Amino acid sequence: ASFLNLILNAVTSEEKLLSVLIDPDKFDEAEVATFLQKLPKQTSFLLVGGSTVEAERTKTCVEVIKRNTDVPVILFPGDFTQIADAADGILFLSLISGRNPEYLIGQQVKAAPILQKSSLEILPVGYILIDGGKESAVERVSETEPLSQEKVQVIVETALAGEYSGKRMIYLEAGSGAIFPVSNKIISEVKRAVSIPLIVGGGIRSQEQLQEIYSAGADVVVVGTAFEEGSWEELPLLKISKEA
Ligand code: 1GP
Repeated sequence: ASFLNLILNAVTSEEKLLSVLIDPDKFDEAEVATFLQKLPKQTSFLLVGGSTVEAERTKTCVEVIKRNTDVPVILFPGDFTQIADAADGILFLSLISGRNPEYLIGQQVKAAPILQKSSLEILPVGYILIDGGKESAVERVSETEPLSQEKVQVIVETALAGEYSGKRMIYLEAGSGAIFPVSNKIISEVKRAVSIPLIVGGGIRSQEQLQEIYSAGADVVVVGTAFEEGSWEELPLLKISKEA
């Protein structure tokens, strides 16, 4: 079964998914086994990538992870050099909140011939950068402005435009290490408007926040920093509520 189907099925059955983000830059290969053991049991898949990572590091990182776990590995690349064949799939991101052609279509054209030769499952994603209270790496690297959390309608319309232009998922991103995550209001309004799966990430550090974000309508939540810092392991295993 394809990875997209796995997500779609989860959404249909109102199951909530958790993804742990691994930034190859901060990943110690020697520690990989211990790291993977500490993954929350309900981790549905791993995302691997970062805004600025050397090509070879991503490849090594993915290969080491694949040797040590059966959890699917999906690339979350900052640019086309981070494509690693050993992964299962790739979030084929288009930064639709921004107006920098390089991140709307330039990187995608550069990636195309590499992807053509790979067997990675390609998942077209409308990637929406939202203000998380401090400058994010995405903002810096892409040279685009995040959307203000107050502009709920613009965010909803951007997500809709993403769906209408064929994206299979929407990713609401507050930026890694965000001070505040995407608001529940934004999540619920976007969820109400679009019919494709909704991924939410950036600045999610507690079980309480995670639950709120699921309840607001996120189908997939991405946690990076909190898990990287080891603060996540102290949290009890999550009970995923199905309330809408
Ligand atoms: C970043 O959404 C992810 O792209 C995760 O963010 O590192 O803040 O969990 P954090």
